[in-house]
Amino acid sequence: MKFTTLVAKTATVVTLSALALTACSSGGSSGDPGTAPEGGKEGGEQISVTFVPKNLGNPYFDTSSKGGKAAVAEFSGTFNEVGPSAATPDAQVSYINTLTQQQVGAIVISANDPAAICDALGEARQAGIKVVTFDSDTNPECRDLFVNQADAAGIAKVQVDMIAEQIGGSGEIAILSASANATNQNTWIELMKEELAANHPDITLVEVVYGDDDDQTSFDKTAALIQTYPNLKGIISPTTVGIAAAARYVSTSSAKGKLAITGLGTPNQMREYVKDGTVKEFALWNPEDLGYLSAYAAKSLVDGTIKGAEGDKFTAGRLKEYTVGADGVVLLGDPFRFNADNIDQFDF
Ligand code: RAM
Repeated sequence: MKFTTLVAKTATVVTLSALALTACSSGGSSGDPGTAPEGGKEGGEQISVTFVPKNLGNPYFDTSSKGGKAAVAEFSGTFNEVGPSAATPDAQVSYINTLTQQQVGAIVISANDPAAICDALGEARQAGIKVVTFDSDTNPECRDLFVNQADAAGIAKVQVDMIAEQIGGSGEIAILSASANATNQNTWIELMKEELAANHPDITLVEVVYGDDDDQTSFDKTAALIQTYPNLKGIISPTTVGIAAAARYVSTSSAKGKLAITGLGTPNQMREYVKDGTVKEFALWNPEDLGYLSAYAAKSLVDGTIKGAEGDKFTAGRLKEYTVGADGVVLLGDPFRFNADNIDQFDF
């Protein structure tokens, strides 16, 4: 499969070895907006970088923060992670405000909404703080850089290709997404609709439902979809929380083996459902590398190596050199498919 790239990247192809990671635990995590460190200014002082995920307790963000923490340790900065427990549109605002008061060097954030956190990020930037979005962007004018995990069209296409292969190219499918305002999921869903319309006329998308990146809500929405659409042949869940909850529901239901579940998941959360035959194949990029690259992007902004303009180049440790593309986007790499043949090679 060929993916269009947004920027020229001179190194780092996503390979099996680059994706094979050790199990993670998130260090420095806290749900308390008041726990971020002081300091982190340019000019030889320690650079302080705070990661703000969509929500805490999501293994995907534990892994991206693990990568961020490793990068910050490499450049002898200060790493911290703060964030809300629920992935709601403005839940991150109070955390951003606290970080602004504390004058951190950079905020690295995955947005639950493209606009709801913009005022708070604007105040942070006015106070001299660099803002990097990663995973899920804000509107481009609200941040300095967006570190994109993979080309959005490629992420949409891999999920449509997988469901088409798994259901034999025809029938009813549904999408179980994260929160209704999530920038990344909404972009991918629009592109999945286009891909379905263009290349899969016999597949019908019956409904898009939202599990809010909450395990129980996603589980319940899966049950409701199966009840509402007795002819449903597959569910695409473009969220690691949703696909794991959907697979768990289906694994003990009579739909197991008849209803395809695919989308974006982490190997550690999906392993048992691949092994028990509930799930054939799903995809993802490397969240640890995503966090690692985002931290280096933040450092390069804080120390003045880059301004965030198209064509700016910076070095991201072991991932080597990256170039900023149009609209301040830095692209990590391509999504990767996981299945029974390769899942045991991964630990994240
Ligand atoms: C969840 C989050 C995240 C998304 C992944 C695929 O963990 O919604 O934003 O990128 O899934």
